[in-house]
Amino acid sequence: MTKSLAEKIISSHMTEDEMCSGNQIGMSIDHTLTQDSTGTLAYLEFESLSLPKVKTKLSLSFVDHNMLQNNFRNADDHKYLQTVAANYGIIFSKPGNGICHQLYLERFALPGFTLLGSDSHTPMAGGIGMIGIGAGGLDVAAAMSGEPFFLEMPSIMGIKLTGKLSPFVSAKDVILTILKRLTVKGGLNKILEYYGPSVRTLSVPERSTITNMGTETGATTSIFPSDKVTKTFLKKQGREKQWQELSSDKNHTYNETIKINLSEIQPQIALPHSPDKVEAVKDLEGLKIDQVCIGSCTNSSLRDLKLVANLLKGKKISDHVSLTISPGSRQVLENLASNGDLLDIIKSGARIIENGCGPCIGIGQAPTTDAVSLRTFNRNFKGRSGTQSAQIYLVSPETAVASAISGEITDPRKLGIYPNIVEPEKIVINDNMFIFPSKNNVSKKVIRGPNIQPLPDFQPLPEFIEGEVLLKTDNNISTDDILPGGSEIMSLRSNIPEISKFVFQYLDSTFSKRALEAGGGFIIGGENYGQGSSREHAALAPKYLGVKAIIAKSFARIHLANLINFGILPLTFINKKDYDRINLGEIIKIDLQTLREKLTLELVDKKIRIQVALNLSNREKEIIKSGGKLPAIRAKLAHN
Ligand code: MIC
Ligand code: SF4
Repeated sequence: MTKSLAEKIISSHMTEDEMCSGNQIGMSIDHTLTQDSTGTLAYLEFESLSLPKVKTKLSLSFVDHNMLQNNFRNADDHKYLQTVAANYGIIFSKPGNGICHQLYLERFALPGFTLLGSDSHTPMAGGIGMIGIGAGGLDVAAAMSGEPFFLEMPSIMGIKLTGKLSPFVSAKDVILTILKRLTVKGGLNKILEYYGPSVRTLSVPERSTITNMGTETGATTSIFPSDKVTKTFLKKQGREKQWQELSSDKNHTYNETIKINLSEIQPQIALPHSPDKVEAVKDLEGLKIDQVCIGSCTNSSLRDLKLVANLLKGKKISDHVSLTISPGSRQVLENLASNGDLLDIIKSGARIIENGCGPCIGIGQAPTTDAVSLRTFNRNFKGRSGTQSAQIYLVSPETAVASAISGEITDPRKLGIYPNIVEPEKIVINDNMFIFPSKNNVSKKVIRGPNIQPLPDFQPLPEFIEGEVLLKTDNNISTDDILPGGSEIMSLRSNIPEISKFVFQYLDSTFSKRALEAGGGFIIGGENYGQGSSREHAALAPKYLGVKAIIAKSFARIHLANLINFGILPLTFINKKDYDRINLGEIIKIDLQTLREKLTLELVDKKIRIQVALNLSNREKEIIKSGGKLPAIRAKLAHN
């Protein structure tokens, strides 16, 4: 039987079970990646396993999300991360070096390897022909301790690329086209594997824009073959020797296939407030804009910013627009600076901000009230920018520049002749903001400021749970809705008691107080509950407030795993109409004496019984029973 590329890499890393779609599989992890806002918890969790060093081939800790250091908390987090990395054999990337996914791709990604990252855009590494998967910090901590990563074997969707992109149409327009087709849940439990004659027309950074934003379809990951284009990319990074050719078997038949003719794609734009609300840019032309932000892990490569510099050369940003540019890495910035591109950007009136996530997660550059903001980012959930009333649109760098110059949404094809972007044969490489762990096994002092609070302890699952319905939500609730970003809240990521005060802050500011007063309770969710980020705080903080179960129509993959990891029962409606029968404030009771696939939920006052499903593997049931994954791993390590 022939294999897809994803299946080849997964089968060479399998630790348990068979690689049949739908099976729970265990996969060994070569590399791990964390960033500051999920990393502090991941390392607290890792430390609690009492191991002397990480057991992976390579583990990396990046500081890229919250770098404002506007109070001691944020700075303390960075110090903790740096000292913990030195102690456990982890490479540390200093604040200002760049965004984890861009840096990883440039300096560490290896075709054929596996990467687990505590960030949902870890699939960006798939642009180089590897399996990169986003997960909660606890799963990454487990991988650092040598544990396999367990997941439901995804089915593989082949995406066949034919044709050639037209001038002013780029990789972002490709993934927006795919998002329109698949929607924010169409990729659930799937791997999107790209193949076909036109793969070779896309550079590694372009492929990585596509694999990065594949996350927004809910896919487990996305992958491109490793070919001569990959070799050229690695050669420029001084890593040619690490290249190997990889692709699916000849004439492989995928479980499911979609075809994308690159020649037919036009500039695309995602409308507020969802990455799948995609239209053609030409249909929105003329809408006045206030802000343009270029950057984020999706579109901040040297290719993207050289193009931006070229398009901005000799032009001026519209008077009523603020244009910000955040390069993806110091390497990108150094290369722009070394050949005059940076000057073209500066002269146009653009504001250069630090190499990092910045405005993508509401760390600065919050738009004005009711503003229209165009961003080259990957998410436009309501409020994520820091301004609840702002209207965020997602576009390519080409559309961003054309619109920043004219002051209104503009089809970039109006800019004239498309510049031919030639990356230099040799690029500037400078690794001096990485701190590599010393080879000798000297243990160093881990520095913990007062903001680094110990992890809360959780009790094993009781035999009955009872409580009130604390919240009833719509479809597609994102983790940004559950626990918002922004520098204030994100500086509390290592302090669960404090951050839990912000759970559902903008949906219902009374939630955390009510939950504590009621002694916890239940949340009723719609479809795709928990889409978006990997932040395990969106499970851990509700758990701290006493949330016992979420009963939803369906769950997003990473959030589902996080709920299990922290002992919150993820229950799904068997009959989706039952969602309408449950109201806010009602008392629910569930008997958990035996964790069967079907459980009975009792609406105590109405005396109604509803059947809900508990779709868990035996391993996951054990985790839930012991009150979460940490106690389960500790028990396993003690046993070995
Ligand atoms: C995001 O893009 O939402 C984040 C911020 O990068 C998150 C991680 C986090 O919440 O810290 C993600 O994508 O996983
Ligand atoms: Fe950072 Fe935004 Fe990428 Fe998340 S999506 S890693 S916040 S740049």
